[in-house]
Amino acid sequence: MFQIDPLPYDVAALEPHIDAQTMEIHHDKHHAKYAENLNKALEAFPDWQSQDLETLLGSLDRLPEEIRTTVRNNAGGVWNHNHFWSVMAAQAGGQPSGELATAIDTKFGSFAEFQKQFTETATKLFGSGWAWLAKDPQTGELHLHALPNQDNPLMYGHIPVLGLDVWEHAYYLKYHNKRPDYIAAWWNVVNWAGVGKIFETSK
Ligand code: MN3
Repeated sequence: MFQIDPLPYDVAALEPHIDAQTMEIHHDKHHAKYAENLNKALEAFPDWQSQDLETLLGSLDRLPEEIRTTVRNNAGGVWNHNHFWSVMAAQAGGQPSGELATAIDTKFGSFAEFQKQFTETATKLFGSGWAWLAKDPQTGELHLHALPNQDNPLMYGHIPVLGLDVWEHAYYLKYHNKRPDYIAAWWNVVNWAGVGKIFETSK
């Protein structure tokens, strides 16, 4: 059975950038629902039920066809939100340091240029989905992805480093249709220490 962990901080911890009500609904309703749907889909497939999320997401083409899309969406939904909570924190923002800072400079030229391109990727993504900074495990090179629904870079052979949820449920209560305002505010809660650790330990 897949279960979601409690948020690693209070629902109001990311105020004023992300409001408590959004965090509560996002975690307790949306995130929980992905786990519930995933468990339901895997009920009749005990061999798959015992796998971890990364294995499921990396094995979509081997899953029984009748549950493939459901697992893609809901295992993705569980994994992505676990990741999302972990890359945010109170009193965060600023810039990365260490190996991640070096990799960002190598790929994008500067942190400011990376931030601009990531923001554009997230802003222009049509409909529901996620913007991702991901690492190619072969070369170590960073890449930006705009992926629909609950897809994530693991499905494309890349390792997720930093994901931003741009589904309307992530921002609509506070920001309404103004996704760019949500993205601008979100940079203030990015937990670069945690993101740097993800980058350094990813293989
Ligand atoms: Mn979401």
